[in-house]
Formats: sequence, structure tokens, C-alpha cells
Amino acid sequence: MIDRRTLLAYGAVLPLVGSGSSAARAAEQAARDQAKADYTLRIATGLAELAPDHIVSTTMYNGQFPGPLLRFKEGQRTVVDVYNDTDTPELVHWHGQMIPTEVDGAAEEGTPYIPPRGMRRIAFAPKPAGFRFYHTHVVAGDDLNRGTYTGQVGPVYIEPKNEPGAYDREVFLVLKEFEPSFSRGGDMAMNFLSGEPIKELQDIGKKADDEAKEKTKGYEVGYDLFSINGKMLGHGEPIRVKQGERVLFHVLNGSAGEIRSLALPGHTFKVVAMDGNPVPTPRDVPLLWLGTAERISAIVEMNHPGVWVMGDLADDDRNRGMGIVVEYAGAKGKPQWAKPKSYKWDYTLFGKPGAAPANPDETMEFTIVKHNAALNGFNQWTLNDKAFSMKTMKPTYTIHQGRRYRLKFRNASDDIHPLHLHRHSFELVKVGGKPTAGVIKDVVMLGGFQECEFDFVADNPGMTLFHCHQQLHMDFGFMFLFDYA
Ligand SMILES: [Cu+2]
Repeated sequence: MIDRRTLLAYGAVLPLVGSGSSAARAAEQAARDQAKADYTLRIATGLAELAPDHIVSTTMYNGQFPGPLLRFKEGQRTVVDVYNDTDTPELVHWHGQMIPTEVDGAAEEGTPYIPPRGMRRIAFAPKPAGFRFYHTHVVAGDDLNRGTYTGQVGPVYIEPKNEPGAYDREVFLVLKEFEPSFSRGGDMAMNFLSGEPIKELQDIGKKADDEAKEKTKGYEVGYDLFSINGKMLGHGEPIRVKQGERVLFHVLNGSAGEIRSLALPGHTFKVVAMDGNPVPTPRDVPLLWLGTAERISAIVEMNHPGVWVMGDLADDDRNRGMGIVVEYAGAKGKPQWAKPKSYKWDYTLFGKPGAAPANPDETMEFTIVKHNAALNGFNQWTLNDKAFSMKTMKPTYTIHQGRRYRLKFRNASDDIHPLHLHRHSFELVKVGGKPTAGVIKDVVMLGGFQECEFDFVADNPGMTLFHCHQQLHMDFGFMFLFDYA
């Protein structure tokens, strides 16, 4: 395939398109590689105006937050030029795509850095279709001006070959906090996931607490300012809707480590896709929960006229910006918020009823333990007693192409972990004690003292990174690498 612009520019030197010979394909490829990039991303520090009296300095893509919405075509080779106008090496990770390690954007897998004051041209065939995103993948450690604490987040939409049309328009929402700072102890919502804590895991956690040399909790990260699409509640343009309209929201939690919720008073969300993948059973739910880096695509039928706050359930966070106004045509007045009834988030509701996943070829089990303040005041994370070494970046497990792997995670900590696998999707098998099938994701929240299981097929050779998507957890041990045999 070749797009019209490239054809116009290079038509004179190109052999006949469609001749199908490998020489023709190579020439076409070369022409495309020399052509102007399809997209240019420029990483630089700039100012984001969250509100007139809240202008923050952060690192962004193309001088804007969120980064530009990149629309790709599934399988159509795309060239992206990435310029790094900062003084430190950068990486752009194409989250949720099945692409080679060379371009995936993780140093642990061997992706080259974009040098400071330098650039890198990358090319890949975007896949699979659906709602993905891009973000920096550098280690932040104790530097809150690095990594996903900055504004380096942007949405990606990979157009499928056939788009389902049961909605009138699309709205992309990127949820993001700014002005991070360290504190001891957090106030993150904990009890919204379905399932019960497991006694044995609590005991392991307690033992680790008792054995910790430091008798204090490690640092957590809190935030002063909150935004949707880079604007604090009340400061951006409202989402203007008409009665009867069906709006497809593509919601991205672009946080460095927070879990977010979203509700629109008087309305329900019909969840049609998770992490960009259609769910087997679309369902109406009163509110959404998204772990760090999770995406939900949900249709809202606008059938409750008024001026509303669509916002986070946490009053503090919403009052400091985590919301956006939804305004019906002709409606007037101050935006209204109403706290929804509590609702347990259960991934298995969206699964295929009565179905079971294929049997795995191999099962791997991991127990996750938190070691309080073990690393200069930061919590250290171990999986089966091992913390990932950023120095050696050695792969821990060998996998074989074509095999189906079941990963079972046992969380002996009270934190919720958004578990993420690079360059592959996985199928949820068991969450919160409930078996399921058919829900395909790339991030899943694992509840405190709970277990979850998912399967993936080793179908994209090369180093493959697994980690918790909380920047603070991944930077302090919660990571490992698969290598293909
Ligand atoms: Cu974590």
C-alpha cells in the first residue's frame, strides 16, 4: 500500500505500484523511508495552561498536552520522526501495539534511545486496530521531572478495516495529574475492585512488613493539579451534546501511577472496548474505573439534559481539576455533580459467558512483595523474591514462539497494581476469584492481597517486558523480561 502524497512525490521514480515483485516492494519501501515522515513528534519542555492561574512547566510532545491524537491505519507502514529537544535521552513507547523491539520504545528490550538534542526516525506497521497510546518509557526513579510524571502522553487510534457504527461521534479523554510531590502514605481508592483479599497473601505481606529493616512506609507520589485533556474542570471547552446523541468516549488514564474513576450523573456508560479491544459482552455500567495506562471505550446515550460534571469520584481530585463539563444544547446553569452509588468494578462482567480460555502450555506463578522503604526510603518490589536489575537488564524467563503461557500473579501487598505486558495482548482468565474468558487487554488491575491470571500467546519474537505500570513501582524492581528461545 502507498498513500497518495507519497505517490505524488515519488511517482516519477517509483516502479509500477502493484507489480508485486520483491524489487518493486523494496523500491517502494525505500521511497517511503526517504519521504517526509507521516508524523513528527518533538519532545521539549514547555508550559501547559491547565487553568489561567495554573500554568505548569513540563515535558510534552509538540508543545501540547496531551500529545496530538495520532490516527494510524492498521498494518499500513508508518514513519514517525521523533526529535528530542531535551538534555536527557528519551524513549517513545507505543503502548498496546504488537511491533518489534527496535521500535517498541523500551530500553530493557533493546530499543535505542533518542539522544539528547538528537532525533530518531522509526517505522512500523501499526497493529492491532483500536485505542492505543504513546508515552515516555524512561526510568524516573526519584526525579519527578522525568518519565510519566511529565506530560509525555498522547492518544493513538488505529483505524480498523471495519468500524462499527453504533455511535454518532467520538470524544477522546486523557486523564492526567500534574505537580507531583513525594509523601509518606497515599490516599488511593482501594476497595472498588470485586473480589476478596486472600488470607495467605495478607500473612506474606505482614511477614515482609515485620522483617523490613525500616519501620516506616516508603515514599508515595501525590499531585496538586488534575486535568482532563490538559484542562482543569471548568477551564476547557465543555463537551457540547444534543439530546439523543450517542457519544463514544475513548478514555485513557495517562497517569504516572494513579487509579482514576469517571462518572456522569444521570447517565450510564456502555463499555464496548477495553484497552482498545472490543469486549465479548458490552455492558452498561454506572461508572468507570481505570488503572494507570488502561483505556476504556464506552458509549453514552445523551438522554438526561442539563449541564453536568463528568468527573472523578474522589472529591479532592475532582475539586482540583479531574473533570470536564458536559453541556446539552439549550441547557443553562452551573454544572451539576452527583455522587454515584458505590459500585464494584468487575472485569469478568465483560467476558464471554460460559466460555473458558484455551488450555495453556505452561503456567508461571509470581508472588509480589513490597519491602517497605528498603531503597533509600523507597519501597522495593520483588516478584518471587527477585527485583529487576536496571544495571544488567537480563531476561528472567525464556519463552517459546507459538506457546500459550498462563501467568498467575499473587499480590502480597495492599497496593493495586496495573500489570502491563509489552508487545503482546493477554486474555483474562481469572480476576478477583472469578473465572472469565474473552476479555483481551494489555493492562489489568490486580487488587490488594488478591490474585489474577491471564494468558498470552508468544507470537511476537524478541525481548518482551512485563512490569507494573506505576512508575514508582516499575522503577524500584517491579519488572522482568521474557526472551524468546
Ligand atoms: Cu504496582
